Amino acid sequence: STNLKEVLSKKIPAHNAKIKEFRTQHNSTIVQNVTIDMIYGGMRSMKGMVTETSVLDHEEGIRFRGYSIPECQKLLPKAEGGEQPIPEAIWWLLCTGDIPTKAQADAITKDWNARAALPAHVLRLLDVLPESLHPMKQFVAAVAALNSESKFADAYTRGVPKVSYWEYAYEDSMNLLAQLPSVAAIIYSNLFRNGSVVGVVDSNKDWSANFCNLLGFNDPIFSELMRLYLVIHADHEGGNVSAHACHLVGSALSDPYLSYSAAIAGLAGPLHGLANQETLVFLSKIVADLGHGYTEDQLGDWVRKHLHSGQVVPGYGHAVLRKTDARYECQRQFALKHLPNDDLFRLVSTLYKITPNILLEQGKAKNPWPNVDAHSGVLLTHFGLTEMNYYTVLFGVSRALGCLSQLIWARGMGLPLERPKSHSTEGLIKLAAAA
Ligand code: FCX
Repeated sequence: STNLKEVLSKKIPAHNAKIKEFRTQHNSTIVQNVTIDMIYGGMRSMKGMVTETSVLDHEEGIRFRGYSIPECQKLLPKAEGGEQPIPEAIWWLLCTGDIPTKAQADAITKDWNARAALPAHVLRLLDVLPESLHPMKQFVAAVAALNSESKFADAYTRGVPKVSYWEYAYEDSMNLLAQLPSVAAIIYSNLFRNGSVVGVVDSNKDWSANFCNLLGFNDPIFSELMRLYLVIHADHEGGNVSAHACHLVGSALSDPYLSYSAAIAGLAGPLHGLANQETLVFLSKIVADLGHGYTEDQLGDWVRKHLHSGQVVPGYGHAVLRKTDARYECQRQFALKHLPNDDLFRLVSTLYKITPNILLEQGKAKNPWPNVDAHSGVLLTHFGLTEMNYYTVLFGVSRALGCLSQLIWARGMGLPLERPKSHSTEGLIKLAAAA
């Protein structure tokens, strides 16, 4: 079938039957001991959530429903004449676990194009927000305001049975994904193009090509870059701040608009999604100080000085990964193909050579290797999207694919209100003494 909802209506009960059997056998099985270090350490490596859409291996990087990025690039349907998978295809994969056919991916494009219109109050809201309000905060506000359209909230108020919650989460998620490019493009236009260039959604174009056009970019290679960008940022298992925030808020049966707006608020943090903006600020500072005629030694000294001033190297390190991020690597491949002589790309490549050793020398970061954010800004800048404080909005458009597919499953699986137990330090001291 090319009808995603129909496919899910069969998959969800089958998966729930599997979970029921598993839990009957293993509900009391112990999988981990919790240490005091984990409790104070931001719950690093503490097993505490179920996320079906993707899993992160600390060496290999992300696998979307079991498929690595290179496998997705090979197997998922592409746009006409393109080499990168279309995000519609990764949406199908994240939702179902299956590699879609071209017809299935195209059905998503058609569905999203038909759902893209924005309600008038959101257009008005975006028009009155001040220029001084960062694009990510405008994004949070607009997505929360779209909640007036929530079918989930309406169904809950009507008292629909719990087993059907996922169907309304699905409708809201599909509508929100369809609307996000327009919301993001209006923010871009209002802040950087005097409100002038938002086009209309063309029913013959895919989600990424439409998004590029709405933003005012018509280069087909930029559309390919956008497809790559939107696919690789889609999901990074469940514990990262944006995915976890969406899951947590959704567990209170807040609707997908509110849940996703919480996710974007988390993504706006400098230790999370904002790092792709911060990376370009960092690169720009290096260029301002050293130009493009630096030696590796001069660059190394600059990075050391930056670290000694107490700042992090944005785009390096990760809470889970312990090798170069697969998302960094595929962006590097794109750059080697399309912009091998770009000065900023050369800077990013030279930093890749020297920074891991400098971070090891400093001896603090557990992972000295680059993450996704070390590369993305350079690619966007090359194609003329130079407004760095907008970059995380693109991340936010993409991350919706992961957060919302998982949200549909969370409601489908009937996952409960998330409510971990917290303790005061006094309480932990007592617990430790008694252990
Ligand atoms: N530069 C300098 N110091 C770093 C560092 C970096 N890139 N990465 C980690 N460190 C430091 C930490 O600041 C910490 O120092 P402290 O003990 O004085 O507080 C120490 O090394 C140990 O941190 P570590 O356990 O390795 O890392 P965490 O799990 O706490 O944090 C992030 C992971 C990603 C937040 C951290 O590596 C960082 O700040 N990186 C720079 C920002 C960044 O690139 N964020 C994007 C990450 C990601 F891809 C995303 O979510 O978008």
